[in-house]
Amino acid sequence: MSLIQLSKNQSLHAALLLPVTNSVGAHLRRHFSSTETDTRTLTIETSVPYTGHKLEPPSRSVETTQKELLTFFREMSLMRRMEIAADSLYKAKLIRGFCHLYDGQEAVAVGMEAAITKKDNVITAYRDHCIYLARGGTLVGAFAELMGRRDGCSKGKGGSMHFYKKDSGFYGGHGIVGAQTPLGCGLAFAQKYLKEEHVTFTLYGDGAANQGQLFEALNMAALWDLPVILVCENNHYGMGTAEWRAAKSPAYYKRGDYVPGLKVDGMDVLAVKQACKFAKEHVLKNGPIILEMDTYRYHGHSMSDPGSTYRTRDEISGIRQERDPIERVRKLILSHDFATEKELKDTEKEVRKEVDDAIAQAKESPMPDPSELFTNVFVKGLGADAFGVDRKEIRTVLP
Ligand SMILES: Cc1ncc(C[n+]2csc(CCOP(=O)(O)OP(=O)(O)O)c2C)c(N)n1
Ligand SMILES: [Mg+2]
Repeated sequence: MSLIQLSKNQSLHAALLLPVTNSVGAHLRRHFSSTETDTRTLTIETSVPYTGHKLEPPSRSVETTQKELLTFFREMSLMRRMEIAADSLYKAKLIRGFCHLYDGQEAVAVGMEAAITKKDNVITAYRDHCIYLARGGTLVGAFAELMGRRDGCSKGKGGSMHFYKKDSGFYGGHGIVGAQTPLGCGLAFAQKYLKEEHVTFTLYGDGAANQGQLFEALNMAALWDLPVILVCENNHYGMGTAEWRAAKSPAYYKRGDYVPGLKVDGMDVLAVKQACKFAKEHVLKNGPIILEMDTYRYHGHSMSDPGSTYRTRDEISGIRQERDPIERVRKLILSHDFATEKELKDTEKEVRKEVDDAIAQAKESPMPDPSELFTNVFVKGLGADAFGVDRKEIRTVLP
């Protein structure tokens, strides 16, 4: 991101006795209270332009405020900390089974959420912890779920890959690569059928972009002008396979052929926000769109992958240095004197404490009762019997 112009009214700045300039690199001094600054609008130019397919891309100038930037910093830091803590809990064997971490990709979750409401739907694959948090999920709900406890967002029965929060439009959390894309189109079909003016964001990876069911879903979505935004989170790897080994064309925003697309810098939270806002308006008028978010995962594919055998450490550290989404916002905040380095460090400390407290609380939560094993699995009232794997120990009549 580069600077920066002030929009709205110059008189506000005069009133606040601020040095005002529109030139690149100039910055405002912080001689004002935070309440005065909260509402003031800045215009930031994204460093990478959008690239469109069958559409005119939105402007690179994105409006934001001091308050929004500080919120973005906090939210992304919280997500980062949550994922790092999940890594430790996994290594301590408090989290078992699959676990896919999202650190590096936080700007997609946070930027998207800033552009939509809880009446819009989101559905994603198994890398879902931070999407759940962005949708209003709690840290305790996340950690308890990860550790298989009763207070987890899926009652401790879903685990890392199956987070849900239906009351704020989050439909999971899916383990079969690409399978959520037709489901997302189905959610959008329901929105259109019910004449709601809301949309569905359906997230999938670059690996999933080669899955056949995506193209079947796109065909129907385009035929019926469904309000669905297909968000390809291109982190450039599907497990240990680099995209160039798996995809004949890695231009995922063009892969919908007749479906318009937009390539977005997915490490820039403001660029993501603007793109999602644009996409939402687009799909309500014109039907589906693909947003390719150019992003990166810092961790290996899952906890069983150290993530360093199929890519160089230099590649990872280079992205951390040049494109890290949190560092970008930190620089922006500092260059505007919107907070001091110490204030941002304090925010990080607070976030760390919030995460630690949530883990402590989640650990107190009991494991689900064995009688819960078959609830929320089958439709009620079928009257069938269910068995454990050995067909002896657990036997229950389904509710
Ligand atoms: C249908 C299906 N095939 C294979 C797998 C095994 N698998 C799990 S994740 C994954 C890679 C997907 O990569 P991508 O879509 O880029 O998502 P990312 O993990 O990078 O977020 C594969 C092949 C699966 N879960 N489902
Ligand atoms: Mg990928």
